[in-house]
Amino acid sequence: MRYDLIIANGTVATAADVFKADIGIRDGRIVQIGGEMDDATRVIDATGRYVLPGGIDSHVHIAQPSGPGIVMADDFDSATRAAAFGGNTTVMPFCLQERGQSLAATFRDYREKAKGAHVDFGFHMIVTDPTPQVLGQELPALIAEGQRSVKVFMTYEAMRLDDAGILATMEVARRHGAKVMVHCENEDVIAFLAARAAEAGDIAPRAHATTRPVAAEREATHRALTLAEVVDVPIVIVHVSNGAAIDEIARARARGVNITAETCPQYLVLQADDLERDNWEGAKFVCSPPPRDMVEQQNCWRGIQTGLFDLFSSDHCPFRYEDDQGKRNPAGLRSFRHIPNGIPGIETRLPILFSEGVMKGRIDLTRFVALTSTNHARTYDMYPRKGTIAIGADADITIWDPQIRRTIRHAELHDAADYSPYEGFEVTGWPETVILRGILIVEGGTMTARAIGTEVPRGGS
Ligand code: DUC
Ligand code: ZN
Ligand code: ZN
Repeated sequence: MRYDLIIANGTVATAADVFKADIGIRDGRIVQIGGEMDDATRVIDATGRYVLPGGIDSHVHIAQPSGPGIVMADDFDSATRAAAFGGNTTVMPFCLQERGQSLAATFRDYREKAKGAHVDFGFHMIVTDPTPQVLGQELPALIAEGQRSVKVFMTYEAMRLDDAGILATMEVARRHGAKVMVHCENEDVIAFLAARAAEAGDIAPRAHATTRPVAAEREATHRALTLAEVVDVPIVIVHVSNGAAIDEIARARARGVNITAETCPQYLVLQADDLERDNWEGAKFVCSPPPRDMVEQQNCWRGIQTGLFDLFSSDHCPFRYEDDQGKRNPAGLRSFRHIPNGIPGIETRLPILFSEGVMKGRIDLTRFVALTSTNHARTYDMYPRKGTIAIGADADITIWDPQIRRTIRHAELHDAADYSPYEGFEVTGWPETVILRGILIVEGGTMTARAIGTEVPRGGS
C-alpha cells in the first residue's frame, strides 16, 4: 500500500493506551497502525516524541458580538491559527443568538464567518430568546441537521434565561436529542453584590471576583442540575471553578443525572488575587466564573484526577487590553462591571495541562488525551471520526516534544489579543507538529497549510 504520510518511531497515546507504533495515513485518514510500512510520500521521524490525537477545544468564543462598543479580538482567521499552533485540530465556537434575532439566521451568519478557518470546527447554539418560533421550529430544525448542543446562561442580564426559559429550552433539547450546556451563576446574587460594591466605591477589577462568589456558582449549578433532572435531559456544566460546584455535580451524578463536566486552565493556574494587579491590569484576568484561590485550584485538580471532569477546554474569549473596545474601554475604566468578561487561551490550553498535568505526574497521557480530545468528540457527536487514533479516523494528529521548555510570551502566540493571562508561565512540552486530515498545518514553528478547515459532520463517521 502506498501512504501519503507515515509517522514513524513515535510513542502513540489514545484515551485507553500508550504504545509504540508507526502510523500510516492515506487520503486524510489513518489506514494502518503498527506493522510493516514503506513507500510513502513523506515519513516523519517521531523518535522521542508523543503522537497524540489532535486537540479538540469544544468551548471557544470567536467573532461573537460582545455588547455596545466592545469587540472580540479574534475572528476565525486569527483564532483558528492560534488554535493550530497550540495543537488543536478542531474547535467548537458558539453561535450567539442576540435577543430579537432568529437562531437560524444567527447560525447561517457564523457558518459564513467560519469560512477560511485553519482547523475543523463545529458549533453550539446559544439561546437567549426562547420564543415560540425559536423553540417550536428553528431549534428543532437545527438539531435535526446535527447541531446537537445548546447553551444557556443563568447570568448576564442581556442573555440569561429564567428557570422557565431554561426548562422550555431543555424540553426541546430532550425531545429532539440535544445536550444543554449551562453557564451556572446566580444573576440576582451578582447584581445584589455588585450594587453593594458600587455603593462602597469598590469599582476596581478585583470586585469582579468578590461579587461572583463560589456560593453564586454553587447555587446555580445545583439549580441547573435540578432542572435537567426534572426534564431528564443530558446537561454539560461548563467552566466549573470550585469544589462546592464539583460536589453538586457528584451528588447529582449519584442520583443518575446525565452530566458532562468541564473545567478550564484558568481554574488550575490563575487566582482571584491576579485581579488585584496594579494599574487596572487585573482586568486581564476578568472572566466568569472568576479564578478562585489555591484551595479551589486543588479541588479542580482533584476533579481532573478523579475523573469527575470529562472536558478540559479553554473558554477562549479574547478581548484586547490596550483598546477602547476591549478591557480598557471607557466604561470599564470606571467600573469592573463594564470590563468585558473573558480571557484568551486557545493556544495555551494544551501546553498548560501537558506541563502541569502530565509532566508533573498529576495525570497520565491517556487521561490527558481523554480530557483534551476524545471526550470532546464523544460528547459532541464527532467520535470516532475525531478524537482518537484509530483506523478509519481522520488523521488529526499532534506530535509533541516533551523536552521543549518554553516561557509563555504573548509576543510568540498567534491570537489577535495583545496579552496572555499566562505571560511568563513556564511549560515543558509543546505540540511542535500539527496534522489535520493528513495535511501538515504547523511544522517548525510555521503554518504550512492554511484555510483548510471544514465543518465536522456530527453524529457518526
Ligand atoms: N462565559 C463563557 O462561557 N465564556 C466567556 C464569558 C462567560 O461568561
Ligand atoms: Zn459561560
Ligand atoms: Zn465560554
